[in-house]
Amino acid sequence: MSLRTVAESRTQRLEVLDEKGRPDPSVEPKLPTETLLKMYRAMVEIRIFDEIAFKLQRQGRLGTYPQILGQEATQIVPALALRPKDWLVPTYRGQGAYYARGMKLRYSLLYWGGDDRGVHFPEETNDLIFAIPVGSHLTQAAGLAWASKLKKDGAVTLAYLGDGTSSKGDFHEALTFAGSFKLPVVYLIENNHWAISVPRERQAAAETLAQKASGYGVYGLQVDGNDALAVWKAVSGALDRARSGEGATVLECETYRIGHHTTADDAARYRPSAEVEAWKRKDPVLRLRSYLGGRGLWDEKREAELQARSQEMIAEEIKAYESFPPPNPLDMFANNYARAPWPLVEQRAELAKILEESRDLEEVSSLPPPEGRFP
Ligand SMILES: Cc1ncc(C[n+]2csc(CCOP(=O)(O)OP(=O)(O)O)c2C)c(N)n1
Ligand SMILES: [Mg+2]
Repeated sequence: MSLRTVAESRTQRLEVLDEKGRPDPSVEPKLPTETLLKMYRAMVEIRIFDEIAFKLQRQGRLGTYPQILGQEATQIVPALALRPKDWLVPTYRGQGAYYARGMKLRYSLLYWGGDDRGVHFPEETNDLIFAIPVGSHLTQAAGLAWASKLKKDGAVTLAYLGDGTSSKGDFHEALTFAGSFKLPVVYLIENNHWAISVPRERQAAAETLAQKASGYGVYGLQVDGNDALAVWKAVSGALDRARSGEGATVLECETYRIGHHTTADDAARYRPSAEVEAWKRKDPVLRLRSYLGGRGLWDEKREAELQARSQEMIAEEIKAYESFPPPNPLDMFANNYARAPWPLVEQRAELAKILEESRDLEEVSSLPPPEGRFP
């Protein structure tokens, strides 16, 4: 009889910038100036958009909206590190990642306005739709990565999930598969410390979420998710590992949800404001701005120009969103099935009858014909 160690694992954490945006030269990635500025601009643009979208919802001009305030680095930076043919698999909190991939903001507004024409991604990129059910996209991401491996097309799949979602069975299933098949996939946990009103401490007794990876034979790393440079370095490293056949990675990017869960939530009812204030001091946008300023790449004049240009661009996007003609309600049944199941056939027929009977009403008579595929 003996008791000996048969497996050991350790989990590391990557930080490049301190809270004042000063880099640690031993781990600082050497990025082209153009990439750094692109990253920063997109982070500022999406922050301004996020604040405006929240207000639009409060004014009744948007159905609901999940803010990404405070999570700009984990949203923008990983998506910028991808190649167009890599697969982006976001959650519902994904408008930053989509924006970094080139999707116009008018489509995010349409989507959160309750219009499925908002599911409109650039032709040249491989992006999956917002995943509203938590976790269901994780096994799909493993499937995409398996297909890439079989086809040898060189694409990597990057799937996002939240800290809360890391407690779900889907995560376990996806990692089991990704580990044993050595898939080219990166699971990026945006640990924003809350799953609606449930704190991170309640999700798992493990000290970190990154260490869960080792149980599946997958590499796991914790990253300061409010540090754009650390996120870049960690994601690029994970993409390189995937492309060179070393398999899957779990990145736990530690960040914070500064806003409410969505516009339907009031976080003040369950969360101390001191916690929020403490996290505001680690702001990812301000830290990157200080870093760029320290390298002589940014100043107040450039900042003022960027702010003004962003406001104009977003105003244009809102105008475009609000000028879309109303959709034909019959299209809510379309584009989901190769062959529609009978309950949908019946429901669609019922709605068609109601519309037919109401055709004298002005808002019905002016509707465009249905466009979607409904076989
Ligand atoms: C299958 C499923 N169960 C429950 C919900 C309701 N729900 C929406 S978001 C959420 C919490 C998710 O928290 P987390 O994974 O930390 O992501 P975050 O919202 O913080 O980005 C829950 C339980 C859902 N959308 N889907
Ligand atoms: Mg969360």
